[in-house]
Amino acid sequence: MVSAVREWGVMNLVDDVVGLAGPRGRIWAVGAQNAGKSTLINAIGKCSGGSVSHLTEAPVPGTTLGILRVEGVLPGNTKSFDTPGLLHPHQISIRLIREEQKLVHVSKELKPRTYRIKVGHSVHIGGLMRLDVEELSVDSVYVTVWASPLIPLRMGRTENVSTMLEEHFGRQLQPPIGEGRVEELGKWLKREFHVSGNMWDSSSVDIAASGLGWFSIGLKGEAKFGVWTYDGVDVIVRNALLPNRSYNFEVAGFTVSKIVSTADRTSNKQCRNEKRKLNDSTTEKPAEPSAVDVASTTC
Ligand SMILES: Nc1nc2c(ncn2[C@@H]2O[C@H](COP(=O)(O)OP(=O)(O)OP(=O)(O)O)[C@@H](O)[C@H]2O)c(=O)[nH]1
Ligand SMILES: [Mg+2]
Repeated sequence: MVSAVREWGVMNLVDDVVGLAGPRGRIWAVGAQNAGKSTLINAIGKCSGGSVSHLTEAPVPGTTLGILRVEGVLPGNTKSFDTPGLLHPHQISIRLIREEQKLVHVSKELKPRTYRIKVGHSVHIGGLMRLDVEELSVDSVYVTVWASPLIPLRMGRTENVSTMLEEHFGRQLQPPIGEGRVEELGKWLKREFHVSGNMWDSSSVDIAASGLGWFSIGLKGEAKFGVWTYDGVDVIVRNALLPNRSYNFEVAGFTVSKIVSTADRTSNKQCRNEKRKLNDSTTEKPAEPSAVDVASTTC
């Protein structure tokens, strides 16, 4: 695993690529839209000591529009090519509108959000994916969500989820943004997964939805999960990519996304400042109400 942004592991990748390509090879960056191909070529240029490329990187899909030959990124006569991203219909991200993609796109370091839950409980990742714990050979399981912190989560009893789709998708559970978008994303379907793990202190298995993120599962035993997302979105099981989990557990109910809590904090701060200004002005001269008074009453 590498981070092209932080340049973690890029030197090792350069060594492998140079070894495989030989002095006259051709390197092609090929992959899904927005996967980070251009950023990776730029990082390889920086780390290999070759010439630094300035390919356009952007958090929107479809940035690279044609095949670009990039000179001198790798030593010798190795040639590098950047390519436009491939459109995968099984990725949830390509069904999203721009405002929804902004919530799903991971722009900061990912942080684990972990629940310790028992059979009969469900975790939602916005209105895009849900995991139901249907059977467990042990008392509880650790479920860690790896997805953009801008997406709100919800954990609660599975028996109460039937109203989520109608009442909360598009609102507390975003994306999709707005109820009208829920239907546009497709049919909400369940798939079943049987997984097993052999340790408590780290996750063993990931259940991942293409273009969104994944649930990491930590347990010592067997489990059966129902996993819900929209028809046609790829859901796979793999060995845990990041075995660590958070030691501060999330609590039941809706977890406000960072975007909402930051907005709340900002508006509370404004409110406090306005109240303070109002108090100051009333102690100085208790005169008629001003524009500030009027504004502060709305906080
Ligand atoms: N955190 C993190 N972000 C990355 C990494 N690589 C790319 N990104 C971000 O992902 C977004 C897309 O990167 P690009 O390099 O433009 O992706 P691309 O595959 O060339 O995209 P297209 O040309 O549209 O197919 C940018 O906002 C990058 O900053 C990475 O290793 N870590
Ligand atoms: Mg690109």
